[in-house]
Amino acid sequence: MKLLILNGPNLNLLGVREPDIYGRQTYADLCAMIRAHAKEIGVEVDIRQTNYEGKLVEDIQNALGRFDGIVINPAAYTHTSVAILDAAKAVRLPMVEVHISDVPAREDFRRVSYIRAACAKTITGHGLNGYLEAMDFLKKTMS
Ligand code: CA2
Repeated sequence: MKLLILNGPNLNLLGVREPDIYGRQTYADLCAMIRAHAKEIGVEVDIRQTNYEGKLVEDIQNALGRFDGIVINPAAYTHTSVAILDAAKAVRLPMVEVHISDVPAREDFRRVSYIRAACAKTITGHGLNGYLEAMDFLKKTMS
C-alpha cells in the first residue's frame, strides 16, 4: 500500500514560527514521524510540501495509478481552492484531510473547507499525530 502525503503552503515553517498554534516540532520532525509510523504499519509513503496551488493539483492528478490513498493538509488552500477539490474529485482516491491546529476554534474564514467534500475523513486539532491517525484510517479502510 502506497500513500501520498501532501502538505500545502508555509508548512515548511513548522517549528520556526507560531509555536503556540502549530507546536515546536519542525517539518523535518513531521517527516520523520510519518516515515517511522509508515514502517510500523507497513505502508510506503511519499511526503511532499509545496507553496504552489498548481503543484498540489498536479500531484493529486498524478497520484492516480501510483498511490492507493492521499493524506492532505492543503493549509491555506483548504479555505480557497476549488481547483484542488476538483482534482481530488477527479482522481477519486481515498483521501483524508488533516489540520494540525483546531481550525473551527480559529478565525471564521477558516471554517470553510473545499477539500472536505472529497475526503472520507477530516482530522483537526490533533497536532502532528493527526497525520498518523489519517494513515491508520486509510490502512484500515483499504485492507
Ligand atoms: O492547522 C493546519 O494544519 C492548517 O492547515 C495550517 C495552515 C492554515 O492556513 C490552515 O487554516 C490550518 C497554515 C500553515 C502554515 O503553517 C505555519 C507553521 C509555522 C509557522 C507559520 C505557518
